[in-house]
Amino acid sequence: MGYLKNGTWHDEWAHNDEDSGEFERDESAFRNWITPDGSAGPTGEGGFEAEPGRYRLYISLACPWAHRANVARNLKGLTNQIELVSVHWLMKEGGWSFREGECVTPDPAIGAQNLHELYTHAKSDYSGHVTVPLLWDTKTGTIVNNESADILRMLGSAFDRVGANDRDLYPEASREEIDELNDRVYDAVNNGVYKAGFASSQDAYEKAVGPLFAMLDELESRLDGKDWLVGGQLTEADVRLWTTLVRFDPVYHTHFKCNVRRIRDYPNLAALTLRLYELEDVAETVNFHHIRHHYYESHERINPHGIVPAGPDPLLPIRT
Ligand SMILES: N[C@@H](CCC(=O)N[C@@H](CS)C(=O)NCC(=O)O)C(=O)O
Repeated sequence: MGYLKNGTWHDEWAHNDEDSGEFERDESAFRNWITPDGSAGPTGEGGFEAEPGRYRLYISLACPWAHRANVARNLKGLTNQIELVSVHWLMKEGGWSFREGECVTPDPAIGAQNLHELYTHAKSDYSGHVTVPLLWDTKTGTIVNNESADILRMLGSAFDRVGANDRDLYPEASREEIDELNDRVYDAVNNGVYKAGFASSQDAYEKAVGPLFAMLDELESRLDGKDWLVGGQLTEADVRLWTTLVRFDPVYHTHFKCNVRRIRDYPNLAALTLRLYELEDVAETVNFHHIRHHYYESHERINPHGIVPAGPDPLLPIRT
């Protein structure tokens, strides 16, 4: 785990505020959008027109943020249009790498050994964390975007005129409600588990774990008698919550000390976990080997010996 400073890689942890012990997440740096006609999107610059075969999505199968983009690619029927490359589950010296391993793809762009080489290829003096997901343009050899919320949203509509299916993950009538819920779920749940897990003070941990379970309780009630979070249909709000739910019992409950309750203790959240998992092509985006081995073996600060616990059966909430 490390970061780039002016294009040079440094192998050290640089994520916590030294005084408060709170985990801090960087803003993503590449914010361009693929659009149907190549015009600029909500942020960044234009020039990235939706064209089959032009773009590549770099993910880690372990990462919940990258998982959003991977699920969108499958739900929208884009697997033939956007190539998928997955990095090795271990994130240690050198950060994310393309070393050999099950379901790891060698880098087709520049034969990179580590993902940070793609960041410096796109911007030679890049400073910041080197994260997945990463959307790459093979035509110009650069990064389009490295923010999962943007990638999930753009894959939801950019390719609709060039072969994506018409599934609408961000329906016009529900946008306000989706945005509002996304913000709260991001803070308390998606990022909340990281804030709890990476806290380096008791205060910082408690500040995260309380709101996390209050929000899960609220979401459980919200789902009473409902299949989906917003507007009676599957939306990006469900996808964004779901990638955290899938990892919760096998990893966050133990590794990140989010152990007040498990997802399998929440009937509605467990049912939502299963419902999305059972949708066409979604199950193939879930790789529990990468998920379990990534967290327990990569984070030496919180699990110094890298022991991967035997349980629980990660498929349990999905089977219930
Ligand atoms: N805001 C980013 C966050 C992505 C992110 O933090 N990904 C993690 C993997 S779960 C990562 O690559 N971390 C590497 C690091 O922080 O050094 C997004 O949502 O795309």
